[in-house]
Amino acid sequence: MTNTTAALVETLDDLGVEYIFGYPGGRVIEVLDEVPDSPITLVRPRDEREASVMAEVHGRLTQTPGVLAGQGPWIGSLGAIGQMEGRLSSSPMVAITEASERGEYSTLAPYQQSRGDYGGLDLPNILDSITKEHWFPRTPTETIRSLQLAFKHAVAGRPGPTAVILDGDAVHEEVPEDPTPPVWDADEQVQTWKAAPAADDLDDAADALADADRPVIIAGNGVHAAQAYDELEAAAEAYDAVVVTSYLGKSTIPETHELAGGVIGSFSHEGANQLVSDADVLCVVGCRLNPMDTNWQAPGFIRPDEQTIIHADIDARNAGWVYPADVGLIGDATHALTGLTERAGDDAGADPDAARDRAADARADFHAPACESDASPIKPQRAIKEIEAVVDAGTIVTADSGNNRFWLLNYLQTPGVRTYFGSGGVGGMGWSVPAGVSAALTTDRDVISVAGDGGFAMTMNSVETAVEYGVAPTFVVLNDTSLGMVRQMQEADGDIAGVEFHDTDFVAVAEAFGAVGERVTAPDELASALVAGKERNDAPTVIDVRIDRDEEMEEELTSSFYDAVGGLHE
Ligand SMILES: Cc1ncc(C[n+]2csc(CCOP(=O)(O)OP(=O)(O)O)c2C)c(N)n1
Ligand SMILES: [Mg+2]
Repeated sequence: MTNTTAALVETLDDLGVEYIFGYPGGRVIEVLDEVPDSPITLVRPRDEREASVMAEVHGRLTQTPGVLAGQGPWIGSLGAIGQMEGRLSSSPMVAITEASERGEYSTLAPYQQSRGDYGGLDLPNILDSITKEHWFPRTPTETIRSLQLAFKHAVAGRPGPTAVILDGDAVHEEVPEDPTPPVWDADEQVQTWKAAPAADDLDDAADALADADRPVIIAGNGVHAAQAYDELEAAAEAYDAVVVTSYLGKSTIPETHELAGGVIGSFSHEGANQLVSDADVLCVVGCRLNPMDTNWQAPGFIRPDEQTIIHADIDARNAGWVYPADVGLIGDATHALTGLTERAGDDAGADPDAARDRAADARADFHAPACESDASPIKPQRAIKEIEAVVDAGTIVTADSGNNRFWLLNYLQTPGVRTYFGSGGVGGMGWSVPAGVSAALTTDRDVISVAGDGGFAMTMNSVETAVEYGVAPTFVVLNDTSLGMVRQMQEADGDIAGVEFHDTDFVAVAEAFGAVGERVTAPDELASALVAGKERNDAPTVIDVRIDRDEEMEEELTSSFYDAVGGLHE
């Protein structure tokens, strides 16, 4: 006989879990009690929000569920942020949490109790509103089975977060040997199979692409989720289609590729947006086409009455959601793209030279005069070019929310796939720092985590977590001593309350956490700080970059299509 918490940790081990991102509390203490006897490493940041983002990013990068563990009230609040991002960014993760029940005391003016009974909090309802699925098992057998099912559901179909809420006796009782109904072996119970689009839909889509003069593929996060990078490139080449990406799809194709056309959306590349508008056939792959992607459906942008739209999505509900599609390809992006490539004849698609010329013209938008500016304080565009100089195909850049994200989307021309990831699902500030730590733990890549001073300050505790767990990302703070994106919405200074910060000494913060800190005010100082950060493997580096706060993001980057619908919806 094995106790339930030992069986839980054994199950995690059987499923190949390497890391738990968590924080002790409630019944989860009993789970963590078993971890030192297992090969699993607990990564314990300084709060549950950071743990939840780390688990989300682990899931996003590995396509296996990132495991978050912690006490119910905190996983339902602080830890909700990473789960929300996972839900909207389709990252597989499993939260192991608990209801802080106290046996017979649970119904008597309870403390922390989160079962949903009178006097307590309703954690099942909180998690129901965020996760794909959740389980609240009442027995040891159900607990183990629920954990297995949570792993299965996290990756089945469109990936996302799931949760198991541990309860009372189900935690400390023994698991029976041969229960009926049985508990299957974990690796068998969690199996899933990938759906492929129907052959006749692929035939129709391939015909449309073969007849197209100006085909454009819009690649979204689904290409990252399926890791269908080679398949995307092959399909683009088979049809001589230009590839543009959504915000979340950035780096699904190297942005230096001869068919890459940049990033679409309201604050992205004008050239990429024009390519979409000029296309006769649009093939949307793994992109739900949210308002930022579609320039808030500006009438001149995507025009279903004039353009042929092929929409490939893993979820039947999402193809043709925002614009009526001519053909839906329901299934994994790998299968959709491979099916299209297999059907391309030798003379399929557009004029190869014209496609490459159009893409090359659009890629000019990765540059702007300010990218060359030697001014101090540093122009944000120039700061991004200095970051670009140290990003190679083996680097991962994580982006935060705010102006910093849009400067990166526009001026960081990624040289390889999987080199850029952002919090574009729900878009929370404070994502990039824990995301960078998780990326460094999860991969053997160099990591550069970029954030504004607002987002950095929210989760800068994670710098200490990097120190503690022996990874050495470079954290770049694009510092304008304000909530830049909101400050710049003001008609006049002082219009909007709460947008200014006092000047925080991030160098001292970094040093207090055991990292190396440097403040830079000129481009050449930034360049050498970035090189030093990349080469430093024994400690993380925090670079406090003093940027020109008067460089107006909206003025510089708003697309003409977004302008046409009035702007300012963010
Ligand atoms: C957790 C969270 N709170 C609030 C917001 C709304 N918001 C989006 S961008 C932004 C300003 C970001 O400021 P900063 O991090 O300094 O970046 P900057 O715009 O200055 O580059 C705010 C408040 C958000 N996205 N996430
Ligand atoms: Mg700022």
